[in-house]
Amino acid sequence: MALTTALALLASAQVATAHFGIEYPTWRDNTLGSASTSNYSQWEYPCAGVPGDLGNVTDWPLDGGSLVLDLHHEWTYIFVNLGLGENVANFNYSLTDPFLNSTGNGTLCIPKVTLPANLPIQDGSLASIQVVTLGEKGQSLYNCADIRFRQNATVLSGDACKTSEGVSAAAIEIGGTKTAGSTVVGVNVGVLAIVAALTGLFVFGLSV
Ligand SMILES: [Cu+2]
Repeated sequence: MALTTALALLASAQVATAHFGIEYPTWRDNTLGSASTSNYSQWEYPCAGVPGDLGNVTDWPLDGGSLVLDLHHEWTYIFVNLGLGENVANFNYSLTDPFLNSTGNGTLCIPKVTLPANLPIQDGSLASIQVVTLGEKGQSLYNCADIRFRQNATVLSGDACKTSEGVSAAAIEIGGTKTAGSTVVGVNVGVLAIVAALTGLFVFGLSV
């Protein structure tokens, strides 16, 4: 084939394999590949240049909901943050303490992301979730999803929360802090370990 065609294919292949997507809750907008608006860039803090008023709002349980990511890198560190209010640009609540280390390309479903205690939210409260992935040089990618906390919202279950074969995530141990799941383990166990680690941290936080 012509060199230009080969280069175009190579370029589109790189776009297709680069970066990450949020599958659930629905992200503010598609920032991946050719479907993306040219103004979007996942390198851009805090939300890849996507405004928070596009109207893609997903109902999420008051005590935390599911998160499904479409990962395209061999591995990455993952941080999930929360900002309260409408059209959020300030994500000051960490939902991944400790943060996560994912391995493998594909879908990662975290069945339930636990929220900090005493979060000032109620039925109908608007918020946004920010997902940050971090590479070995500190390079960061950003995407956001807008949510509405709802009493009757539920977490994903069954087929809606499936992690791809070969994809796993583990909570990262920092400074000797002992957390569950600090080593990379199998898919389901790994995901459970995340929830366990977050729950453990929550309990620990209450006891001090
Ligand atoms: Cu990338």
